[in-house]
Amino acid sequence: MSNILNNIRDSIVNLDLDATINGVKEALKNGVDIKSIVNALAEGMQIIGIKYEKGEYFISDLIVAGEIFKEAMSILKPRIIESREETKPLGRIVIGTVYGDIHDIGKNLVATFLEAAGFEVIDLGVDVPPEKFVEAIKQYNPDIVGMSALLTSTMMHMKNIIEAIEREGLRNKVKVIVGGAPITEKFAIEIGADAYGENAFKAVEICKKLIEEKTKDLQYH
Ligand code: B1M
Repeated sequence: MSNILNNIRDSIVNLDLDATINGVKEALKNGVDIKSIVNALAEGMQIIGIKYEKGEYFISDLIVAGEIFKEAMSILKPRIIESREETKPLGRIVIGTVYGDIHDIGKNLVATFLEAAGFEVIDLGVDVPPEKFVEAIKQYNPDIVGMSALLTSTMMHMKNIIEAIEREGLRNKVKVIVGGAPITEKFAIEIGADAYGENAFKAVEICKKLIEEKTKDLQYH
């Protein structure tokens, strides 16, 4: 089992599309759980990031790795959605990668697993400015707003977006969850978010808790 997963991780690190796809298909055929496959792919992406930092890989390699990850997810996504736990929506979430940032693989993973768990997800895409989050809250009336950032230079934009939501008097209407490689629990608290999601699986658990909290908030107000 772990050999199959190691192969998937190594294939994406080697930027080998065919080997990655074959590895994912083999894993599925052997009954490996989707969470482990996703973790193997994500682990590969982390190694690619380290290689980029060391100057062994270039930006073009990051682009290729991103495309391979997306191809692999196109095989996994239908299965993830098929395994949907709930039939009635658990809640509605508006999600996006903050402005200045075009990394969307992590955000897409979070969106996919939230959908699979029964959430209605409105994905605003990447490079999303504060006004677009504000408009989306007014238009869709979500329970939760989710923000993703992968760059240390864009993570502070999360604070600006929360402030914009506050200025419009909408902060009490939504719970805010933030995540992404440079984000920490401490940072989430500092910028006034309600929660931090370490990975896509934790993000789903936390969003379920946020919905419970929101229901309680409504009972007391
Ligand atoms: Co970029 N990049 N990149 N990159 N890239 C990083 C982030 C970097 C750490 C690489 C490195 O140097 N080691 C580095 C940032 C350094 C820093 O800020 N300190 C970096 C850099 C520098 C850059 C550029 C500036 C490079 C350049 O142009 N010179 C540039 C910036 C572009 C921009 O955004 N303005 C850039 C560009 C790119 C590509 C476009 C080529 C490509 C992205 C393709 C795409 O997303 N479609 C890319 C990639 C692939 C990476 C790495 C290698 C991999 C990111 C990834 O997809 N990981 C990355 C290295 C790394 O992260 N260690 C790197 C896999 C993914 C599953 O994990 O996104 O962390 P992640 O998501 C996780 C959790 O973080 C969490 O759950 C996910 C799943 O478990 N999570 C949430 C994420 N969002 C969440 C939201 C939540 C909850 C949890 O709630 C709402």
